[in-house]
Amino acid sequence: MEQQQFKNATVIKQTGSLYRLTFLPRWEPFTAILSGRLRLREGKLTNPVAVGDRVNGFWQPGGNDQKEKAVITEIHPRVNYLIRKSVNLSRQAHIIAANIDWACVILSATEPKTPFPFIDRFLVTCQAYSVPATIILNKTDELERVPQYLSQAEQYRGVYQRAGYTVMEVSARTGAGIELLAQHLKGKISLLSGISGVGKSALANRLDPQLHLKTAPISLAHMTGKHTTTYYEMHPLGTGGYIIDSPGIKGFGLLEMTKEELSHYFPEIFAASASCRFNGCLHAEEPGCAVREAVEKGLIPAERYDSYLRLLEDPEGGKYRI
Ligand SMILES: Nc1nc2c(ncn2[C@@H]2O[C@H](COP(=O)(O)OP(=O)(O)O)[C@@H](O)[C@H]2O)c(=O)[nH]1
Ligand SMILES: [Mg+2]
Ligand SMILES: [Zn+2]
Repeated sequence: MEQQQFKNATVIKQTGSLYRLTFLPRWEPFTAILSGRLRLREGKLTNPVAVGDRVNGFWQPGGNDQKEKAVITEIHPRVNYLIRKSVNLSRQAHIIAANIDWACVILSATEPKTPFPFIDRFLVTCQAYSVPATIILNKTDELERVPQYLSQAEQYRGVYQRAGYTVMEVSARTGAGIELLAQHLKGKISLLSGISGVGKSALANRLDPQLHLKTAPISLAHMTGKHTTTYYEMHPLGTGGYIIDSPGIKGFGLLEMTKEELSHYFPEIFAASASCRFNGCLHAEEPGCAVREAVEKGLIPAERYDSYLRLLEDPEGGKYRI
């Protein structure tokens, strides 16, 4: 019997061995499994197919339940992807998402706080894998209430604007800044990333109230979020575009990056490094280092330089547990 082929479906969700696909821009999700050949490819990857992947396959005639099954046989070459080291120590890598137009790093102006090295680890990975990134500062409705929140927001804003990133300020609670954000998301596939509790799901719901994603109050004891979102999943926005909501990332390891390469992924450090006295300057202890000079003059934020040094000492990175 001839098999009916399908082409260019987009993966919108993975749960265990089951995948949900749709033919964008249509939103009519169906379930698929991987062909045996693709499953064998796993090796260094915990997941050979990730959310955002474009795939081909065929329809398999139904079994007992008479339902046709879709089988994924091919993955289109990826425009880009984001990857992290697996949480176990197997040295395996996990693809977070593929073919992303835009990664939004969500920070909370209040609680929970995201440590700078964690943000920078993520931004470096975005730079290294050609994913444009923007900082979204959420919960701005609380800024007036607590002076400490205001200064924290100013610090985030100052550091990342000076590093050359766009910083957008929003409130999922009041809707402030949401229209502008929606305009930026239009026509794109965007990843909403950030630690648990910063309001990724709340933002998604504010962008499209039909989504009804689960949100959870942060724990008052630890000021951390709870892991309510357990899978990466793509959702369509009524205002146009697609977002990928993600579970709170706990650890974010970098992969296969040399010490020399690291500074290339800090745009402001890389720009300053052109004036270092030595070629191959790692901007640590070397004399005549233009990067250190720029930090001393306050031209490069100390927080960023500190993140850089930490990653330099430990390029593969430990885990930052939040
Ligand atoms: N005050 C305030 N709280 C917010 C805002 N956005 C989210 N929250 C709260 O933060 C907590 C965590 O939100 P959630 O969307 O589950 O975070 P996620 O883990 O990043 O998906 C919930 O209690 C939300 O109500 C905001 O803009 N302002
Ligand atoms: Mg969530
Ligand atoms: Zn230098």
